[in-house]
Amino acid sequence: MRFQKFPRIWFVGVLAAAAVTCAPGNDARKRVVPSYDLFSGRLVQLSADQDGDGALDQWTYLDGNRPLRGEADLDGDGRIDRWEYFDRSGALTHVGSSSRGDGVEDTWSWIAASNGESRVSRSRARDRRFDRQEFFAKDTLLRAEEDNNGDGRSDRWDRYDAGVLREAAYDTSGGGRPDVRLLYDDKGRYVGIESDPERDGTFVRLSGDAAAKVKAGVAK
Ligand SMILES: [Ca+2]
Ligand SMILES: [Ca+2]
Ligand SMILES: [Ca+2]
Repeated sequence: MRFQKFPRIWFVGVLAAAAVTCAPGNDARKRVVPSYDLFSGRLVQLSADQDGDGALDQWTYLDGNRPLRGEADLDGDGRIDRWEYFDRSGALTHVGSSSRGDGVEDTWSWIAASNGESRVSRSRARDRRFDRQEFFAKDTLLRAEEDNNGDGRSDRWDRYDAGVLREAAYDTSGGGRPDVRLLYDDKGRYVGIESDPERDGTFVRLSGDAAAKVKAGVAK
């Protein structure tokens, strides 16, 4: 599975554009429109026409100089396709995108890596509930966690090798840790199922009817 790299941070671009529109001799078609709070006079929004087609395509919401969030229509179809989120210090934390390009935000790409892994969150039902977390080393998917029953806790853990699913572990009892796992070979083909009904960390291979029954209970 490939991982789309973060598009360039465009908040910086907005400020740069604001500067260049004031300078003579630059492309006058580009436009940045600042908005200020009527009472405090603080800058609250920068709207920009970055591609110079006369239509605004980029909006950054601010508290003075501190960005709060941003939106952009990068392909000019009138729908937002990029969302930006900032922490309290104004640092970009994650970038939202739409996997289908239809204006519905369903993917968050996190900026900071943890233990060398970068993270992407996905809202599989596209309902703003980000219920699948994917972890990458560079462009390679390493593992994923899913919350399939909506209780806010992971109940499925996938492990990948060279981008191929090798293990899918499930919490079937609500105990917060896996008690069933499906194993796959290096081509991603199913090879067996193991169970840990006592949840003591020791899995035993199932066979026959028991394997089929447990597998039917977890495999979609
Ligand atoms: Ca434009
Ligand atoms: Ca768009
Ligand atoms: Ca869950």
